[in-house]
Amino acid sequence: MGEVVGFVVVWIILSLLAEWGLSAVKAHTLYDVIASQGFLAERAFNFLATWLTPVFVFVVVYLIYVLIRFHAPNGKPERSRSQFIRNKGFVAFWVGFSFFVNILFWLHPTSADLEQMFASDMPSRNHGDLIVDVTARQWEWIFSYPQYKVTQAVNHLGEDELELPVGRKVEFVMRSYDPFHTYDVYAGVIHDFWIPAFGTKEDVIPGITRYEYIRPTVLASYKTNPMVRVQCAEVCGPGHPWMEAPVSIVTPSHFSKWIKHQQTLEAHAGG
Ligand SMILES: [Cu+2]
Repeated sequence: MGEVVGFVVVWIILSLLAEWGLSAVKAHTLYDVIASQGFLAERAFNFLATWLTPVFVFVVVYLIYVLIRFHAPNGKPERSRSQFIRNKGFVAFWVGFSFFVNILFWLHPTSADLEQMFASDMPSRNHGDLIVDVTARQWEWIFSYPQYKVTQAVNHLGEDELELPVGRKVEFVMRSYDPFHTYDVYAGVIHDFWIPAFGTKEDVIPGITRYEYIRPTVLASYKTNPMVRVQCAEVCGPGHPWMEAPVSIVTPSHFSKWIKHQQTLEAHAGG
């Protein structure tokens, strides 16, 4: 009995220490989230990490305890007097606790947030969003704004650029495709559309159209925050590490000026 009490005391102390370390990590996140979906994902992550820390510590402490407590002296296997085959109380606790944790994760509002996020992602529920067609090719991200008849948005250097107005929901329509070369869908590769500061990412798969919905909530620019960029997050060939594009979250009035500028650029290129 004394051993069990000692084990529980060590488990509680180490769990508290681990929770303290976790809170220090949470207080210094690596980047600032700038989209409502990112806040939900961050909240869900923090909730899960907080609850799973004692479980993780339990497994590690138990493993170390068993290694020391039941080691064979002098390398000779020998049945310990304190060894037992079954402990009904322990099994009941373990099954009951696991069940409780699983039910909690299902029912807790933070997990339900994620459910809402997935539900709001249904294309039928999104009218009036800003639509951005995202084309991933080896090795480039191309952004089109079909509602504004802009086929490839670029910055003053002629490089692909993604610009979004703050506060408006965006529907990204994502395809892995190469508009500049003859393209064989069976030879195509998977890319992954990832803007770290949005807190979400999604594979872009040849032959499949996928959707991602984001509402940027904070003005931001890749110029001051490198996490505000599109980065391919699926190894897709030698150009993969450099398959990135700058992102800016701007005011609605700045955005309409920018769109007009893009339309003028394309009119000149076309004419
Ligand atoms: Cu890629």
